[in-house]
Amino acid sequence: MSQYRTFTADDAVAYAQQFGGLADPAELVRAEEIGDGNLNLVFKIYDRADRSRVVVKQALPYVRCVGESWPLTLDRARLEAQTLVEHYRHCPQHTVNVIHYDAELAVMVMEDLSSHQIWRGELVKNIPYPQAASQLGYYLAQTLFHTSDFYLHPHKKKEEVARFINPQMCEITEDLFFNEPYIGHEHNAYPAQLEEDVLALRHDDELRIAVASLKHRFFAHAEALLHGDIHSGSVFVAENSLKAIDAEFGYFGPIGFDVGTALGNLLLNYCALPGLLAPREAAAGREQRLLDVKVLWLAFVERFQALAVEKTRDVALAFPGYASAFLHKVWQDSVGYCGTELIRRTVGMSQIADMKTISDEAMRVECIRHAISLGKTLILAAPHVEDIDALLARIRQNG
Ligand code: SR1
Ligand code: MG
Repeated sequence: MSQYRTFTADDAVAYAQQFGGLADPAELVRAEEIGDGNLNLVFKIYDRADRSRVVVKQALPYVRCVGESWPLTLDRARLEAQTLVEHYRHCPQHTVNVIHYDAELAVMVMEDLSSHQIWRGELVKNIPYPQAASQLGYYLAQTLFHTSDFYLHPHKKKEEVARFINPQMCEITEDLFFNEPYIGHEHNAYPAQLEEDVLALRHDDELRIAVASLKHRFFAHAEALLHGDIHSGSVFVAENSLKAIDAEFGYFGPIGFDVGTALGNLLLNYCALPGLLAPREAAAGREQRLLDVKVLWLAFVERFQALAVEKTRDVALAFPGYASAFLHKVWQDSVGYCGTELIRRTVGMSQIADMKTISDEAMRVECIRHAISLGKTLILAAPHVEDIDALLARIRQNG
C-alpha cells in the first residue's frame, strides 16, 4: 500500500525537520510553497530567524499546470533524485545537493539556493553572469562523459541504462519536441498571426524528415545520463556560481540533446532581446548571447576532450582521434536539437518568460517568428554546420 499523500506546508516543515540534515531542526518553523514550474510542489523551509534553510520538493501524481486530467508517474521523483545524485558525484560544484529522498512519498530535500537566481529571469533582465556559460559547458562535459561508454564499464553502463528507464517523462519530450509543433495539436500555443509560419513547418518534408531523425536518435541512442531538461529555468546562477536543478527528465539519451537544449535557450533569449530592451542594449545583449553560445560549446568540448584523453577506459574508444570524431557527431546533434528547442518553446505547449515578458504584441510576434525561422534553419543545417564559428555566421545571416 503506497504511503503517498500530497504535502501541506506543515507536512513539509515536519519532513524537513526529520530529514533536512540540520544540526538545529527544531528551529524550522514555516514553509512557503514557491513552485512555479509545470509539474511539482516546491516548499522553501524557513527557521525562526526567517532564513530559508532547505527546500522540500514533491512530485504530484499529475501535471500541475494542466491538472488531474493529465496523470503523471510519481516515479519521476526517484529518477530526478537519482539523476541529481549521479551528476553531483561527477560535478558537485554545479549540481544541487540532494540531502534526502523518499520514493514512496515522491519527495526530496535539497540544499537551499536562495543566494542564487533562476538564470532565465536574469537573462530576461539581461543581467550578466560572466562565468555561467563556461560553467554550464563544464557541467555538461563532467556529467555526460562520466556516465558514457567512454568511462563506465560496459556491464555498469547497461545496469545504469536500466536504472534510469524513464518512459513517461521521455514520452512528454517525444511529443512536445518532435510531434506537436509539426502537426495541428491542441497543446500548441503560438500567436494567430504566425499561422502561416507554423503551417509551413508542417508542410516542409525535408524538415519533417530531419525532425524524425532527431526523434529517432532521442529514442535509440543511450549515450549518457542526460539531465533531460537543461533549459535556463533549470539553472540557478549567482556571482561565480551555477547549479543545475530539476532533473526529472533524466534518462540515457543522446548527449547532443542536453547540449542543444542549453544552447537553444540562449538563442531563444537572443531572439527575444529586441522585444525586451531598447535597441542599443538589445544589440549588445545579443552579441553577449552569441558569445555565451560559443563559450558554452567550447567549454563543453574542451573538457570532454580532456576527460577522454585522461580517463577513457574502453580500449577501442581510447584510440586517438575517436573522441574527436564522436564529438563532431555530438556537435551536429546539438545544432539539430537546439533547433527543435527553439520551435517547441514558441509553437508548442511550453512557452517561456523570454517571449511572454515582451509587452508590445507586434514585437513579441516578430521575436517569436524569428525564433521559429532560426529553429528551422538550424534543424536543416545541422549536418552541414562545420563548427561553432560557422554556426554563429548562420545565426547572424538569419537576422
Ligand atoms: C507537461 S511538462 C512541459 C514542460 O515542462 C518541463 O519543464 C519540461 O520542459 C516539459 O517539456
Ligand atoms: Mg523542470
